[in-house]
Amino acid sequence: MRLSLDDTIIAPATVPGSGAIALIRVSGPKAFEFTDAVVRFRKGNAASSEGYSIHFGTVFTQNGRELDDVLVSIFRAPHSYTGEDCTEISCHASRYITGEIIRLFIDAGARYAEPGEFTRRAFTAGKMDLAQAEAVADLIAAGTEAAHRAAFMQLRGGFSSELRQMRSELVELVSLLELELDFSEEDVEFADRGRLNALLDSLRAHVAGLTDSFRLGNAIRNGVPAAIVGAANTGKSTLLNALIGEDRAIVSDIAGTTRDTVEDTVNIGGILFRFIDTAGIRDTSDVIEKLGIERTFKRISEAEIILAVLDADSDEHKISEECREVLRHISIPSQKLVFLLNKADIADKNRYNKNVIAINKIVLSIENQIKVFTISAKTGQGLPELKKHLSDMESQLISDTDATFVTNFRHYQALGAAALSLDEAAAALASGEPTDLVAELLRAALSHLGSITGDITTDEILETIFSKFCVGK
Ligand SMILES: Nc1nc2c(ncn2[C@@H]2O[C@H](COP(=O)(O)OP(=O)(O)OP(=O)(O)O)[C@@H](O)[C@H]2O)c(=O)[nH]1
Ligand SMILES: [Mg+2]
Repeated sequence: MRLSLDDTIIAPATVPGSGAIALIRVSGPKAFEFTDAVVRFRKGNAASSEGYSIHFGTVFTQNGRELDDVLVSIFRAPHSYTGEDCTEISCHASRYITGEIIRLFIDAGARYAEPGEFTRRAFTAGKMDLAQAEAVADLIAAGTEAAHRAAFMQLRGGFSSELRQMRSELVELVSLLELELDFSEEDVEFADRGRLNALLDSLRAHVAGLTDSFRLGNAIRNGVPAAIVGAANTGKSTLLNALIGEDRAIVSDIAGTTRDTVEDTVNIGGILFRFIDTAGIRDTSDVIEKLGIERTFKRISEAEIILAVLDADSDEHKISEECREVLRHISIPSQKLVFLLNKADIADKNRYNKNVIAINKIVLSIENQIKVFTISAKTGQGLPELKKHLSDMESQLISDTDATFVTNFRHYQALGAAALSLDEAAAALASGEPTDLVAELLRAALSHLGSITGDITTDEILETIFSKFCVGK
């Protein structure tokens, strides 16, 4: 779809029908003309107002009835979000009022904006690059401190400037090689191979660092995946409900209650966790439960943290076997494990003590810091300590450093493609391949990196990105 910049667009910037005030955004060459057609200013009009000024006015319906008193903010090109002439109309947040005002603008000649069209215009006007435009959506969606930090850093251009720096290093590399190409007849090597290799190596390390940060970046955005696993009836679903603070999963004293995985996110200490309740592990002939247990193992393999729930009131041999079963399915240290001795409120003291000894024996045999907590998912005992431990384990997600996290899958893919081209270029250079092949590979890397900020892009890519935005953004 071609979106003409000649159109003046309009959309609500707030959710209609909620809150006290609604904001309607107008942008384009006729923003002031249309605003004057719809709003009667107390003094003057939009066309003659200065930028960054605000005006009181009244909107009348087509048949001259007063609709609402409004405030109009004026932004003159290029000093606006979109870089165009813009007005923002604050009215009472009634669905009826906002709907009528928008209708009056459309009757005057404005067009209802497409999703993300305001931000797309900002990108087109060079107000922000593509990575920054995408950060606008992330910033609005950010529900935790960690997500906010990552989005804000990207919006401020931190990620973009890192990319720019890498691109200029790449341009330098390519131009060194191209100089050589120009004189290839004379068989001279202009570029110092040692310097070329060093530059290439530092670029590869930089790209690899960014690619690696996606694991954390993804956790920031979608929640750190923490799988709640264990034998049937140990209290996994009760724990999920306690952690997220609502009755999300069905709890019963019948073993095999949970069949499918149930998950939800919760903010603990500024970090978003995604807790996944799974089907209890046990031998069963029930076909559906079996499928559920297969799913449990899949979720264990994908999780960052595994919360292994054990029944503190059960037999020590059974507990030991359950611990070993969990350990068979995870890879330490890339995955973090926490053992939870649940049902502490009803556990027999003697049995509980034996279980603690049995678990500690297993934990001590592994060269890794595995924590053991005694909890009661039912009464909440031990849960504050568990939560503290969870947020401590992931505290690097909100560290004070200005390190860039790649949070966007599109960026991750582009970085991966760039890394591949750089690896190939390094290999080609090492094996003495022709200079033009090396230069070609470096140019490919350059264009992959350029696609992140939108220096190199297509309408199709823009369409896909901005269509995910809401109208009014
Ligand atoms: N006293 C006590 N009972 C608990 C505790 N946690 C869970 N229960 C009870 O244990 C039973 C099983 O709890 P669930 O949360 O359904 O256990 P589950 O591990 O999800 O079970 P499956 O889904 O069948 O694998 C229920 O009757 C719970 O009320 C606890 O900390 N203390
Ligand atoms: Mg359950």
